[in-house]
Amino acid sequence: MGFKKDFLWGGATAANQVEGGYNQGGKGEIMHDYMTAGSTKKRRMITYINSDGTTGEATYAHGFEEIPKGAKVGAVEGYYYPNQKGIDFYNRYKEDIALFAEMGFKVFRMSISWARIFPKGIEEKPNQEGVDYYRSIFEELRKYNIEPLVTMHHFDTPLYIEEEFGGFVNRDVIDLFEKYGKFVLDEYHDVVKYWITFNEINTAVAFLDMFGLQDNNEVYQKGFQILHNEFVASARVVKHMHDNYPDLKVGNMICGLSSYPMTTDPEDIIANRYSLEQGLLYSGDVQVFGEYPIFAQRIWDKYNVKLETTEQDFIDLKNGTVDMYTFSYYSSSLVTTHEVDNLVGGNFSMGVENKYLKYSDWGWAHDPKGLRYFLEVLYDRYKIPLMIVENGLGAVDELVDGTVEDDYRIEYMADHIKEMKIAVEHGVDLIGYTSWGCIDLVSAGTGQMSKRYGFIYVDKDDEGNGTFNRYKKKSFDWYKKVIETNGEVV
Ligand code: BGP
Repeated sequence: MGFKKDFLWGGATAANQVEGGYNQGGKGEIMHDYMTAGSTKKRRMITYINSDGTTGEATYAHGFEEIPKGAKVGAVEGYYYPNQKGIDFYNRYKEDIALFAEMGFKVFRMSISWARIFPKGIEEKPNQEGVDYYRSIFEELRKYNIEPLVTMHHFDTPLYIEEEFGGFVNRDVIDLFEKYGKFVLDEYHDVVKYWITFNEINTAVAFLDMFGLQDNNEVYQKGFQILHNEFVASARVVKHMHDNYPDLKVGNMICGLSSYPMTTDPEDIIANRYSLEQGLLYSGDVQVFGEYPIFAQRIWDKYNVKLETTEQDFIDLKNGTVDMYTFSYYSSSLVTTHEVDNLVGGNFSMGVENKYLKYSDWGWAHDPKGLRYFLEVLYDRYKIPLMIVENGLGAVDELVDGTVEDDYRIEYMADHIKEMKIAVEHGVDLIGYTSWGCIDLVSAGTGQMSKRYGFIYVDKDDEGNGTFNRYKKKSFDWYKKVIETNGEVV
């Protein structure tokens, strides 16, 4: 007993973090074009220009609330914007795909940038250059028998929609996304079999307390409305897929926030349960079961949330349930109601340090057993195929003699793959694994290049200097072996 014969091994990326080419090929602007670089200590900011020419910078939680009226998001002199060039995947995708093929990838997760297809998001006709660009990537992948797994929305709404419509909190954006989603399905259904609608949809509400917003009902009102609108937008596109292309498969995508109670105090047990319901199960339940869970009302009451909905929304949700549950998993955290002073960083969440685990340079816990636990809990609840579409270790790498001895990364991934195998042996229907940032890319959280996840090193630093040349790390050959042996040798 081990992984299925046709298990989908591969790697994952997102358009805004790899492509670059922000002003190439007729692409429209996205917020990330004007997002500064940060670090664990400094949040990423968005720069803007006021109508009188003065400039400023603002934080982003899920909207442009901090940006003054009349100001436009844009480049300001003296700032560096790491996503504008990404790792230049836009121009180098053939070289990169050849390297993925050399590792034996069966699947490659990537995203389509909405703004490359509809630059402002509102156009009647798509940008043909963008449409052709993605087709050529899919064909390149097919050449090597690599299945594309395509995310339609990986954090990058066209800037025009953010500025003029206020983003997904506005119901009109449901229709705009529906149009875009249906278009890419109609266009690429012959070359792309596996799809994801929204990346880490639950982060609209799951990471707010990290920014100290836990007592801000207004922010939660907005977060839950955004989520609702995204659920409906996703469901309508899923229905279109099922009606027209029954062979295709679509997943939701949930940020795998796994947590444990810190103590045996029943208050902690309940707090952890409620935190999982709000941050994790709320979103998964709607997308898998097609309706809001019973506990949703308790959560809405807590923040005094009044959702704007229509009767049709609930029909749409019911008709647009996903075929597979896909998620990211990096680490776990602890939840407590007690006073603590040992907080650590996490994937969009601050948690309390777990003394049984070790932590990465960015404060993320190394918890492979947590992945097994998570897989088993999820499968028990949802009973549909699961796919891990992000997992990996962000670490500082040193390039010496054209390679990186990244034993720490091999150890991290080997530990996680071993636990996946146990979960499979316990009956979990796990169908694939795409490690995050299979090639080094710009960190979403911090904008750093120095937080590297890849099997392939990219010569670019935190200020944007470098040749952008690619180098194989030690983990490159290791992962090749993992795939060759279908996860038997790790
Ligand atoms: C997830 C995102 C990715 C990715 C990853 C790692 O939340 O879906 O886009 O970047 O986390 O996070 P980071 O880049 O902050 O290390």
